[in-house]
Amino acid sequence: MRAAVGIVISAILVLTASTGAGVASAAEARTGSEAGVQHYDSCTANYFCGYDWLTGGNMVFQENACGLYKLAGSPAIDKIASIDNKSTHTVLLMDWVGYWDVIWESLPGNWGDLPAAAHDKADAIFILC
Ligand SMILES: [Ca+2]
Repeated sequence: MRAAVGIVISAILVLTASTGAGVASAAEARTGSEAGVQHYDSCTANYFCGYDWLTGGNMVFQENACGLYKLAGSPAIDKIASIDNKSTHTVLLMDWVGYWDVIWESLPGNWGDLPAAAHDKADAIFILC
């Protein structure tokens, strides 16, 4: 079973190489002024955070442990619109389309709104270690 998982991970990494490492739009301020809306600063140091609003509003995912997090049954599924990667790990956002399609590769320190191709689509988050 472990070998099969390793093969899947290798396939994902190959796919990822062609998508390139992007940086989400980084021109936004980390702190906003709208009452009741979290803006990036809500993400704990060394964690990867996902938000269902743009500009880091309304956190729906926060983890720092390595592994694959399937979002089925979570409020985060098909809702992640912006991210903040304060972890020391590369994090993949993946959309299930009959296979795991890597829609965003987030390097440590990457944060901001996701591009349209990755907006509101992630069904799983894979924290690589
Ligand atoms: Ca999806």
